[in-house]
Amino acid sequence: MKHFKTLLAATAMTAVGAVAAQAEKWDMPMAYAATNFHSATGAEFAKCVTTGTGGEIEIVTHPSGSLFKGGEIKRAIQTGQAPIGERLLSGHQNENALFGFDSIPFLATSFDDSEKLWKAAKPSMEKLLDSQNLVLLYAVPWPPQGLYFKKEVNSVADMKGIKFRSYNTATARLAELTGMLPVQIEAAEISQAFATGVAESMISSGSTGYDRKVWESLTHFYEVDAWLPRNYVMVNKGVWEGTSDANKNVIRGCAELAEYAGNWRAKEYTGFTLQGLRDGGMKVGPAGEGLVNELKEIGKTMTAEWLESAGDEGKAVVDSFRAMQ
Ligand code: PCA
Repeated sequence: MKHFKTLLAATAMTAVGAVAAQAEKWDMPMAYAATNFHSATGAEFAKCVTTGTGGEIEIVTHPSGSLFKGGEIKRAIQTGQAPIGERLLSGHQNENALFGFDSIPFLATSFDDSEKLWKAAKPSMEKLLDSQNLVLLYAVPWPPQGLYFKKEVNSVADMKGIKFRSYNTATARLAELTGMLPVQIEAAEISQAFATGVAESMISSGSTGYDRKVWESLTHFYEVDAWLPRNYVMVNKGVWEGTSDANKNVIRGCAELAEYAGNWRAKEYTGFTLQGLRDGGMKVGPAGEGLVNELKEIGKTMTAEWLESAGDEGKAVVDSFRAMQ
């Protein structure tokens, strides 16, 4: 059937010189390591679309920031340089505070709560992305965020002056409030940053520490479960509007499956990667009570700041999440 269609299309082209509906290739830039569960989920999503559309749309993933670096992916899709891609949602918090709904310390600290928070925030995110020429397809959380250091840390005072790798506005603010020195670095570049001493600490999941083999430079991972930020997959709006209804349905179906499967992969990767950090020689365990209490105070400040900057819509997201508790 596929060959028959291709043949027909080719015949039409040679016969009348018209532009026939041909198989399209969609390059999909992604920011994180090929072995990471987000990238694995994206690769399965790509296969699903390619198979489901009978090859009419072939999605080709490019992990590790190989096609566009993490910080460039959204713009590339907005401007049509790439039709589809994946990025950390809270990476856009500097454009609009609303994007940072999932990086509010201690608001949603488990996979279950992260799911509820996403339900509360999704309509706002769809609207915001739509206003930026983007269509939201699916979103998958990272495992809970904890603190990495190259020494034992028992209090905020122990963090003073440490060079801290940040990945969004919230993480940079956390550094400021704990007396650390933030420097924004993409996950793809952190092994280098830690090896050369540009950074000596970060907040992230066990997953990113494992992917980047941070035990080569760092020694401690404190489970804090501060929040679970999300990656999301977006399509250029013009490309989406130019896609047939049948193919849109296939893509929506594959996206739903990817979100479901990605959630399970995230949960499974959590324990696996924490063990990986231990096997690499790191000390992994919960942060001490004193440190947690101090971080919770900082969390209160950051929550108030976020609510202030995200306005009524931000407050509505948090209220609707809290109503689900
Ligand atoms: N990994 C990504 C974002 C959150 C996470 O767990 C990173 O560190 O860049």
